[in-house]
Amino acid sequence: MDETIINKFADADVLIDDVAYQKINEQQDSIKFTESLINHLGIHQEGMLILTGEMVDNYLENNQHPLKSDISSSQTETSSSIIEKTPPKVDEYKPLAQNQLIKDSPFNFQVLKDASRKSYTNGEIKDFSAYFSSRYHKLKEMLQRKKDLKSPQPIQELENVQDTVNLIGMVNNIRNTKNNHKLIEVEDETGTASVLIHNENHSLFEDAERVVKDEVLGVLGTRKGSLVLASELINPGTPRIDEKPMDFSVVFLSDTHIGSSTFLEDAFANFIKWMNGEYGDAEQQKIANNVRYLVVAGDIVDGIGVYPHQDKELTIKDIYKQYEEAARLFGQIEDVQIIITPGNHDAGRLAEPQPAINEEYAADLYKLKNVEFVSNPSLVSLDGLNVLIYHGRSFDDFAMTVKGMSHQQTDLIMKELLEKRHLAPIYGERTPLASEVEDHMVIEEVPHVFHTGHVHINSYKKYKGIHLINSGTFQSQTEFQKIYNIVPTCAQVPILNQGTMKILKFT
Ligand code: D5M
Ligand code: FE
Ligand code: ZN
Repeated sequence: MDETIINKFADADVLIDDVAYQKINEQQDSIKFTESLINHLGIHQEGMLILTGEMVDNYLENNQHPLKSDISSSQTETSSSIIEKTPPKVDEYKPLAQNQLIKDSPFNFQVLKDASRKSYTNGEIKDFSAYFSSRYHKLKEMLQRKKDLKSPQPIQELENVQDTVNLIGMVNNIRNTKNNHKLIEVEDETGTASVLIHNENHSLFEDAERVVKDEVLGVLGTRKGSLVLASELINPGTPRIDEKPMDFSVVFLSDTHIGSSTFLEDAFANFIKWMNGEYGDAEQQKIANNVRYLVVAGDIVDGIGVYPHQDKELTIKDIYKQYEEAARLFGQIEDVQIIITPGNHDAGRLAEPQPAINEEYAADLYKLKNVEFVSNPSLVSLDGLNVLIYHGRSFDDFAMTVKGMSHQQTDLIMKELLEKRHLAPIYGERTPLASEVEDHMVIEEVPHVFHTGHVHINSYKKYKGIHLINSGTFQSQTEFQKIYNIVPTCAQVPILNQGTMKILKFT
């Protein structure tokens, strides 16, 4: 992209899409052409214009008022960001030119949420209550948007409630009664209440079986003495969203475990070749040409001392050298913006939110111009496609405690996390959570894509318009996984190819 052309249009408050850019760039003296076009546009319209390829054609054909009918205006965005945001229209390209353009147009990559710079806990006990208070209030606010929960009753005042109960509480404890009903203890800032879910109310009982400790939910019901008899349990919930149209592709990776003796080096080498358009059949190469972003959701290296006797399963026994090798491999990928979050095998703080991998450990990776490091979890925007990235440690807790959930079907857990609007609600089990003054694990914005890893098993589902992706692994079965009977799906790479999921297998 010629920055001079882009800047000239930006200065004139004109935004150009990629087709228009291509047509302008084809002119013999593109700068002069730009100037005369801007001059012409200036006469016709005020405010921010979006210049399309068709408008350039009109201008070329006829210099008499060619642009009037096609001009759309936007007053809201700043010029430089919107130029990058305006998506190229796919059907206006011939295949080859399209590939060229998709690679060449500037990346509009934005970090919408990154906990790295916000985590400032000092581990004092008061942070612990601040953390839960933050969680409660963020989720309570979402629940209060529901018509039945607009003004929940403080638990302390329940004894005065004669008719229906509606409360918002955090789950303290869940147990089955002798007669196999469910008893959930919930707490708000004023007190605790015991909520009974009768096992003859089958659908409600099923809902209750998915309730986990420390989540925040709404309860509707009636008061029966000291108990609340529930008629409905309400999650903060996720609305159905409009799918984001996209004319480019995003590749999702996780759990490469570089440095492990079970890292699938050859398959990964083929993956890199494919990324660079040098591997696979014509169709696969075409997909590669469309790739603008590569997201890596943690466990990029195998780490050191993650589990007892791990050194026996390492080919690179030094964490710095593991990241050097990662830099050597990822450094071969061209023309693609790479985004990396940490996982539980990476160097740095283990407690979530995990800050971005530190430069101290990954100096060579930091030298790569096309790599960006963000926290686990984080929310990024890739040309307007919002991707929530989370390594997935809390899957272990869900697989252990919730009936019907397992490492094999993380899409079911991801759905549940979206409905609970929290990435790791269960506190104090396998997922270490930092007692921050703010709970960064709350899903405050509904993403277009929810990308996870950790379980080493691919899964994909579309849920309420959201792509739920687990990106598997490049590590073959480890000794640990043999014991737990975890069978990984290796070297199967999910690609959101212009909005459609494709999985490419590498050997
Ligand atoms: O996780 C690799 C696999 O091992 C993944 O399927 C999750 C599983 N795993 C890891 N830790 C645990 C615990 N503590 N309990 C149950 N299952 C677990 P990785 O993070 O790559 O080691
Ligand atoms: Fe892993
Ligand atoms: Zn992991």
